This record gives sequence, structure tokens and C-alpha cells, in this order.
Amino acid sequence: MIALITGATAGIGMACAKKFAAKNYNLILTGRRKERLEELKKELENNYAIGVVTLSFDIQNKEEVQVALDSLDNAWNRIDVLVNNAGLALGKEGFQDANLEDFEVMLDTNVKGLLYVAKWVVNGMKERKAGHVINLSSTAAKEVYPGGHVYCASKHAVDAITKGMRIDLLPFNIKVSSVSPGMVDTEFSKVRFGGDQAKADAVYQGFTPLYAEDVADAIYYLASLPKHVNVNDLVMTCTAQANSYITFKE
Ligand code: 8X3
Repeated sequence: MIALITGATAGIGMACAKKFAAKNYNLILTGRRKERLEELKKELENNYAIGVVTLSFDIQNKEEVQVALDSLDNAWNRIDVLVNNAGLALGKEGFQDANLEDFEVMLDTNVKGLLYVAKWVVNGMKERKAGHVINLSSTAAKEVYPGGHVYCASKHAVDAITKGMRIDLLPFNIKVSSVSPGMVDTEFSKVRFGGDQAKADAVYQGFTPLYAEDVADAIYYLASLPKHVNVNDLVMTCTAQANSYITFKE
């Protein structure tokens, strides 16, 4: 079995790579940071009897995505599971103070990048009449919170895309799911706050958040279900979080 995981250089993507490797999947790992991908490939191939191919590209660049995926040979282009994970948030200022370029990067990555990869992978799945696309959505797709505007919009779009793909791909026996986590302690907040570690740490203080491994376990659970079973959307938060904007902090 082959799984392609985007955004595998950190966080949920990296945790998925480790989880799927431990379950004997051969892996195609993609991300921007080539050295990190190579390190992960080495680690996984040393620890598990699997093969790993790395593809380094900027998911915002349609041509780069296509060239990279087209480079997969016949042994590797039959993808069973796509974990469409690459995504980010930039900024949490109110709409009036937020940055237009940040809007573009979020939409280009979380929506357009996800589509570029999905479109390529679904082509092959359609021919083989088999496959599973798992899109990383978020609780931010369920309710909009203050300062969430465009990030929430991008995840609402992921929800709509997932629902639409699921309808249209029914005749091709392709499963389409989304996993929608709340707060997960990864580099997510450090990226969101422009590298401000103190601000990022404060997000996860006063409660126990989800960890990347928790989400990877859920994603693998979806991928491991019998052929006739699909989880359409799995919304998950830590116990201290009720929805996208209510968290109990002590
Ligand atoms: C989940 C992150 O900031 O919306 O995608 O809780 S956040």
C-alpha cells in the first residue's frame, strides 16, 4: 500500500508518516524543506521495512506540484491513500488589521494547493476505481472565531470540497473523508504568529491540547476501516475544548 502525505516535514504530517510507516505503508512524503524530508526518509527506512520517496515542492505553485508528481514512476504512482495535510494559518488580527498577502498564502496553500494534489491523485484513483482521500480540515471549518476570517474560510472551503468530491467520486469507489481537529500542539501557532515562540506557547497553556500523534492515530483509523465503511468527517478536540472558540483553561 502507498500513502502520499503532504506537509510531512512537521506536525500532523510527520506524525502521519511515522504512523503509516509503522503500519507498513510505503510512503511518498512531500514538503518544502528538502533536508527535513530526507532526514525523515532515512529514519523511517532504518526503522521499518518500507520504501520512502520524497518530493520537495511549493504546494502553492501548480506547475511545481505537477512536475513533482509526474516524476513518480509506475511503481509509485498508484496511490492508495492521500493525506492532504499541508496547510497553515498566518496572523490572528482582526480583518481590518490583517495582511492581504497572508490571505493569499493561506488560500493558495490550504485551498488551491490541496486541490492541485487531489486532482492529480484522483486521476489515478479514478482509473483503478479505488483509493481514499483524507483532507485535513479543522474545527475552524465549523465555526468562525475572532481573527479567524480567512483561515476559517479556507477550512470551510476544505469542508465543501470534501463534500463535493465525495458526491462526484461515488461512481469510482473512492472514499473521501475529512479530519477536523481543534487545537493541536505543533508548529502551527509559531507559524501563525510569525515565529513568536512565547505567543505560540501561550496558545497551549492552561490545558492539555491534542498532540500530532492523536490526530495521526485518527487519520490512520479512517484509512484502516473496511472497504464498505467511510467516516465522512471526524471532528476531534482535546477534552478541554468544546468547539473552535471555547476552551477551558485553568
Ligand atoms: C485548528 C487550529 O487555531 O483554529 O486548525 O484552533 S485553530
